[in-house]
Amino acid sequence: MSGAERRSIGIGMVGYAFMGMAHSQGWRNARSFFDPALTPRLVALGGRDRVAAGELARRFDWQHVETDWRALVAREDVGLVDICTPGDTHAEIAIAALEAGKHVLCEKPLANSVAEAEAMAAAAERARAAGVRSMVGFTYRRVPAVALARKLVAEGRIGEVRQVRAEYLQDWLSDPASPMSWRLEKNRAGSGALGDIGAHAVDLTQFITGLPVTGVSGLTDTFVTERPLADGSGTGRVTVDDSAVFLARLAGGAPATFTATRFASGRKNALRIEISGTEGSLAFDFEDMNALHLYEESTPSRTRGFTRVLVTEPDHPYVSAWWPPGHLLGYEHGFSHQAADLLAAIDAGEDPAPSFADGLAVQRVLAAVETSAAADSVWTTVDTSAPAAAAGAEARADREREAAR
Ligand code: SOE
Repeated sequence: MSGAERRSIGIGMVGYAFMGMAHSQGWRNARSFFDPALTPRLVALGGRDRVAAGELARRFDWQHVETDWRALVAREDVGLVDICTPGDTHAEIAIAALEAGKHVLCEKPLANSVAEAEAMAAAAERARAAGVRSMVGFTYRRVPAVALARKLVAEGRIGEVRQVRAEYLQDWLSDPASPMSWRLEKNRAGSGALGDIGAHAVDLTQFITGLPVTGVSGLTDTFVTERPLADGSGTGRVTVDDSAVFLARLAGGAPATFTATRFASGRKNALRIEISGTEGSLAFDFEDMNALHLYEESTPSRTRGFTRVLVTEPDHPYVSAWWPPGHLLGYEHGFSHQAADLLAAIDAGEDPAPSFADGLAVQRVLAAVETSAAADSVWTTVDTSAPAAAAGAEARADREREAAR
């Protein structure tokens, strides 16, 4: 397709910190490397602090800065709203944007509570009827090795899933002198390690295996309850968990164990998952993100063992858009893949994944872990039913199919 035939869509992004920067490069590199039929234009960057937002806008070539997210959503030249703010603002911005007919990309976890996530999933379902798309940013799904793992499980290469061990280990809070941040306040972040990083481990498990978590027994802990305020004016109270450990059951019966902690000294961003099946196993660690470890029972015993697959071949997911084999990818590439996939889905009139319903499914697991942890780790069932609006849409579709017969 020549440049002249391409359509374009204006992006309005709310938030300019770590995720704002990650998403900014994602939109830019998706455009350059994936050459999408629907081209993103970096129209407006939203942030209450005009100077700080303006600085990121300058560096990443955003055309305008808006200090009120409502003005950003209302702009006629914005067709997609990208939400990179703390969790307490996700529901309000996302629902307003969907109701204004704007496609939405929302950072994870989808919301701070199940009730908010349900409202967002319902709004997404209503907007979907008008061709408006929504996606939640579980970016690690788009690491090539993770996408390959899902394909291998779906192809039956490791047989039936027997057990999953998933953990997300960071250590940035192990120093008690590390300052307070919004991530440590329940009313802003919803939960601590559980929602911030445990949410990724839950989503990856459900994504790679295709099996929802149906029940949990959890332990949450807060080791440091007061931390210095960043401006030196005193201390603030930590109101979220520093660590969450839980046992889970997956649909079909396989057990799974999860650990999410910011106190794993020496582990910086170790999102790890190992899946054992009847015919083999798969293992992934984000600190070695270009590799997937595969063990297959069918290999002759003389040479059988875990094989380290370097996931940089052109026939591996996403890789052909980048460099020759062995020229490794990094953290930022997932955000470009996310942007490229969302643009392709909008252009094709298809629903992107993970949907807000997928985000709600993760939120329900997080809530069940908190309920369990508050009640001496009592076994807690996770609601795996379709979101109310989705169930309504399914019933409508059934009626339409019936009527068409
Ligand atoms: C902070 O712990 C954080 O930035 C998470 O919020 C991200 O989702 C994760 O990718 C890296 O760690």
